[in-house]
Amino acid sequence: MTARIEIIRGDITQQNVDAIVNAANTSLMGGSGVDGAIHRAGGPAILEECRAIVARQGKCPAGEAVITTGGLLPARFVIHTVGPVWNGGKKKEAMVLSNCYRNSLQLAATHAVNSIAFPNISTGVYRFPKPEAADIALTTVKEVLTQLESMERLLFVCFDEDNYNLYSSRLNS
Ligand code: AR6
Repeated sequence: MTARIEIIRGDITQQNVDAIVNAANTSLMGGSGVDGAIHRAGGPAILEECRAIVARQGKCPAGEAVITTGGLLPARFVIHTVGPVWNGGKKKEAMVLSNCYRNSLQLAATHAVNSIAFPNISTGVYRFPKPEAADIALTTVKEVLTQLESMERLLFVCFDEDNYNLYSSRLNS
């Protein structure tokens, strides 16, 4: 099962997968980090779709996920999820981060997505400690993948070396 999980170092906007996941904020109106990179590379269609989603259902709460097309990206879809802001660890940050991975995968499955790439959600601007975030990400996706036979490939796209090393050392342990 873990054979379906790959750890790579790079830019998520360049990945040839059915869906990439965005580490967004509750407004879904873009931002810095991976969110900025996805909207820049994907073009204005993604933001337009985000606007329509917010008009329909309001802001996206932390831990939940919504889906848009991929605009100009190689990926067909962008799944926008909102990670927790790290606040010392007593505000259910771990559970919310786990929900991001679980809800993104479940939303992907309802759109016939067979390959998906995740960034290291919450480990940038939102300051979630990287080692704990890597444990939560890997544990959650391994668990969800046991129930999602349709998902053929799951990539963790690590932008920084710390995350790449953390994920690589944990994947097979
Ligand atoms: N490809 C893959 N990963 C990337 C890329 C990229 N092009 N660029 C950055 N990362 P962050 P957060 C990594 O800050 O902590 C935004 O303003 C980065 O090294 O993007 O969830 C949103 O709008 C880090 O490991 O997201 C929110 O307001 C990881 O992506 C807020 O930041 C996540 O860092 C969300 O904060």
